[in-house]
Amino acid sequence: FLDRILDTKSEEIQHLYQQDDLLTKPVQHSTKPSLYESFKRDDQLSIIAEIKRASPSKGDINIGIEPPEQAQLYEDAGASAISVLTDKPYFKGSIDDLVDVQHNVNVPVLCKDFILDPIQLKRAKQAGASVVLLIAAALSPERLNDLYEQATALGLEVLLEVHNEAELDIALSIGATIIGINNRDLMTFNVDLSVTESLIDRIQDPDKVIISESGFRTKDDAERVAKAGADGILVGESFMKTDDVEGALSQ
Ligand code: IGP
Repeated sequence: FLDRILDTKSEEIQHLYQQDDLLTKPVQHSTKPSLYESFKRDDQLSIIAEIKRASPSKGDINIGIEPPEQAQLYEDAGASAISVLTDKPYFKGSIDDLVDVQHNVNVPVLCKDFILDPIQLKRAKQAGASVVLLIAAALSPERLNDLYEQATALGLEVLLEVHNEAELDIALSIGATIIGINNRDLMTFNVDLSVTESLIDRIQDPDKVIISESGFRTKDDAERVAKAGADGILVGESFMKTDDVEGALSQ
């Protein structure tokens, strides 16, 4: 699946290079607070709530509320950041979803996509993202490092996603300050919360912000990774599907 998605992305990237305004417009200054700072300050488990219209493993999951309204519900219910899936072919999202969402909320907004090229960083910044996702499994260590530095230079924070020890070691060597541990294997879609438990012990530095991603269904799931030492969790499907966002987030 990851290979397939990476193929389709290169076409999208070529299109982006044809958008003159993206290349010439100066980047916007973000007015959102820092995800790193707000997650570090908070002693409790922070939540990144995701706008996810669909996914390759689950099909359509949208319950009908438009992204800006859904994001507002999340913020009102206490989410510390909003993630917006902007990939179209597999997740039915768009960069316009992100533009609309960031107009409507005051918390950090994460651009969730398969970023392979600096032009995607520029687009995310222009759209009003304050954080971007970089996926270790999708990039060579050199490319990852390069994109990490370019994102930082643009004033974007980076959530660097890992799924195994080798990827985590790369993230640490790059000096990533916000590390996402994805409980879902992007090759098999298998979800296992013990991925967080087993990788977290390798991160000795108390200054890192650690986010456990994917597969959260219950309060017990969240408590499990909080106990392991996660600073935050990233939740998509469960929050998209519930008709009681406030109840789900306050659990
Ligand atoms: C959310 P879930 O199981 O709560 O819907 O997962 C989020 O972690 C997931 O959407 C995700 C993702 C990704 C999607 C994590 N890493 C990389 C696309 C690409």
